[in-house]
Parts: sequence; structure tokens; C-alpha cells
Amino acid sequence: METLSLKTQVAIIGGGPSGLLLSQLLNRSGVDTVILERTSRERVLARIRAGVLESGTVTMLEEAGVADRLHREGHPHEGCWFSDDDLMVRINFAELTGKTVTVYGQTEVTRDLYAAQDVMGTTILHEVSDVVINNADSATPKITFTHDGNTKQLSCDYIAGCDGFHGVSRRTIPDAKRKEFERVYPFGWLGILSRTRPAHEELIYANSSSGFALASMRNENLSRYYVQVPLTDKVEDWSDDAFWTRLFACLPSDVVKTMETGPSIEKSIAPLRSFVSEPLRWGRLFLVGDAAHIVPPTGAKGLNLAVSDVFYLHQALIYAVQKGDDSGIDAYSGRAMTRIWKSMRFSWQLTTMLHQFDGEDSFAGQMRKAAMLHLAQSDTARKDLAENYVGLPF
Ligand code: RFL
Ligand code: PHB
Repeated sequence: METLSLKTQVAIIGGGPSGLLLSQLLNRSGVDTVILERTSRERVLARIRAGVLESGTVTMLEEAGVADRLHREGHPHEGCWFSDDDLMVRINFAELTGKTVTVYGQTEVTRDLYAAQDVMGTTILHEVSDVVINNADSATPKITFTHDGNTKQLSCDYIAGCDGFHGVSRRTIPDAKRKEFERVYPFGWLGILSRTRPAHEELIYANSSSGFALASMRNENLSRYYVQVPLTDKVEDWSDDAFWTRLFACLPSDVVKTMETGPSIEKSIAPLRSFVSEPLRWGRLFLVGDAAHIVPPTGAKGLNLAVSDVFYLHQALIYAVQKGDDSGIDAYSGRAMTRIWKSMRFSWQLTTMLHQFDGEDSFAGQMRKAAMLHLAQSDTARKDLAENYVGLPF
């Protein structure tokens, strides 16, 4: 059977937020892209994930021309709360950093990006399989894949691996050319979405004698809650009643008093890990977002880090494609990694400060309590947390 051939300047593997945003920014600067996505658009849009956007992320979405609905429907938050049983500490982002974060779901960011890419007329091939990257370390990379029952080949100048943690891009880089760093945490987050009024007008990250919980939201009528669970737990083990009971045990009693409960409309468990593969480049292949690094969700950094990678890479690729200037792509991995490691540290520190570890000694709980008390009493501690939470500069 004949192989169908396609050609583009930048081939993008993965139609999640990083692939779509990179494509949108490149297209707006006149660089041609093709996106290959393993699943359907509906399945990409059905993944309930991130909810908190740093101000730098919002600026990038503005630059990409996809921030109108975000500004209409997103909710700027000037602070968030950390609690330890009944002690509540507010981190006032606006006062401590002059910045805010915006609550706007990843599903909505992705939906806006797909709509913008449709207007742009970008070729996005869904339900592709058998993706193989060839000759990435040469001047003529090629990707072969199956689509609509046909074998196809995409020739390109550069490849952006935006295909998440389970994608093919990272694994294409020979083991001898990259190094992995990993920490797996001995718990996961059980999350639910429910059509209820949020517990509080701002997010609450709760340390408690019953474990960690997070009270978040999407809008005035849609709440997102998480509780820490052992890795062995299954979603089926958790009835809605059991979830609410655990959540109530973790949140401060004043918050629980006025909380609204209702049926969950989504329930899932996400394992927590910190993972980095570096460098982010092999020849003409560049890793972006979750394809290269995973953070535990505690610091709300995953999507935001993917966006800062896109910030560094889109500029670099525009220079390389349009001016033949490789200085940006040569610097990409180093520039992005500096910021990635700082976000890694913040996410790891918050995760350690807020979760109960199985089999921990009696000392560990006291350290968590002392960290909370320090946060309550020290402007400096709150400022450090705020600076990292709203996002370090790009
Ligand atoms: P994605 O979103 O995983 O998208 C990758 C895309 O690539 C496709 N793909 C392939 N396509 C073609 N060929 C292949 N061989 C392919 N293999 C995979 C996949 O189908 C998919 O569409 O990676 P991307 O774009 O780098 O985006 C990263 C973010 O999705 C992720 O970092 C965040 O969701 C993490 N995260 C959070 N980040 C934040 O910034 N703030 C938050 O509040 C936040 N909360 C969260 C989170 C992640 C969570 N989970 C479930 C892990 C909360 C949770 C519970
Ligand atoms: C969410 O709303 O899904 C969310 C918010 C903050 C986090 C993680 C997840 O740190």
C-alpha cells in the first residue's frame, strides 16, 4: 500500500495544552505546523485536570489570542488558604507579590485553543497510532504513523514532543543521551467534581490529622475536591458519602459547617510523582511539558510549567525556522530546565509539608505542624510561598 506523505515546518506530537499552544503561537508568527494526536478531541476535552493558571500563563494565552473567554469566565484569585486542623493561614498573593492567579479549567484552555486552531486552519490529525520518530538527529526528521487505516509519513524541519508522560517522544531519545530523575510518592489524590457551591471563595490546602485535602473550584456552582488516598485504593472503593466524610475530617470545622454536598459528576485517582528527563533536546526533537517532566499537583505547577516550556521553545523555533539562527534552540533546554527545577522543588516541598506518609515516625507530623505555624507567623515564609505559587518569572 502506498504511504501518504505530508510536509510541515514543525511537527507537533500531542494535541494537549502544550502542543496546541505551541502550534497556535507558531502559526501566528507564520510558521507552519501539523499536530498528531493519539485520541479524539472529545477525549482530550473530557480530561479534568488543572484549575489554576499563573499570571505568566494568562499572558501567554493573551499573546496566543485565546484569552477572551478566560477573561470573561475565569476567576482571578488574590489569595489562597493553608490550614492545619482548625488553624487557617491566608496567603495574600496580591499584597505579597502584586500578582494573582486565575481559576480556569484546563479543559476550557484546551477548548479555546482547539477553536483558535480551527480558525487558523491547522491540520490536526486525531486518533493516530503507531507514531515513530525517525532521523530526529539529522536535518531531515520524519514521523511515520497510522491514520484512517493508512500508513502516513510527515516530513518536517523540527519535532516538538508534546505527547505527555506516556508518549513516544521521550522514549525516542537514546538512553545514553538522557538522564532521568524520579520520586514516586506513596499516595495518590482522589478527586471529585460536583455541582455544588465551593466550600470557600478561595482554595484551601488542608493538612490535618486525617491526611491532606484540597478544596478547589471551577466556578460558583462547580467544586473540585481532592483527598489523599493510599496508592492501592480504587475509585470503586470510594462512595460519594465516604468521600465527603473524609473531606469533612480534613477541612477546618468552620468551613465544613457551611459546606454544600451533592453527587459527584467525576471521580478519579491520580498517583503523585516528581519526574524529570533531561536534556529537553535531541537533534531536532524537543520535549515540552509532561513529556519531559511531571510534578505532583500540590503546587498547581504542571500546566503552568508546560506553558513556560512553550514560551522558551516557540521563540527559539521561530528564529531557527525564519532566520536560520540556532542560538535559541541551542539554549532551549538549559533555559527551560532552570525554571523546571525550581518548580520541582516547590511542588516537592509543598507535597512533603502537607501529606501524611505511610509508616512515618511521630516526628513527621510535628514538622508539618511547625511548618504551618511558621507560615502563620512569618511574613517572609508567606512571601516565599506566594512568590512560588503565583509563578516565578519566565
Ligand atoms: P498532556 O495534557 O498529557 O497532553 C499530551 C497529549 O499527547 C497525546 N499523546 C499522543 N499523541 C500522539 N502520539 C502519541 N504516541 C501520544 N501519546 C500521548 C495525549 O493523548 C495528550 O492529548 O500533556 P501537556 O500538553 O504537556 O500538558 C500538561 C498538563 O496536562 C499537566 O501538566 C497538568 O494537567 C497537571 N496538573 C495541574 N497543572 C497545573 O498547572 N495546575 C493545576 O492545578 C493542576 N492540577 C494536574 C492537576 C494534573 C492532574 N492529574 C490528573 C495528573 C490536577 C490533576 C489531578
Ligand atoms: C484543581 O482545581 O484541580 C487544582 C487546584 C490546585 C491544585 C491542584 C488541582 O494545586
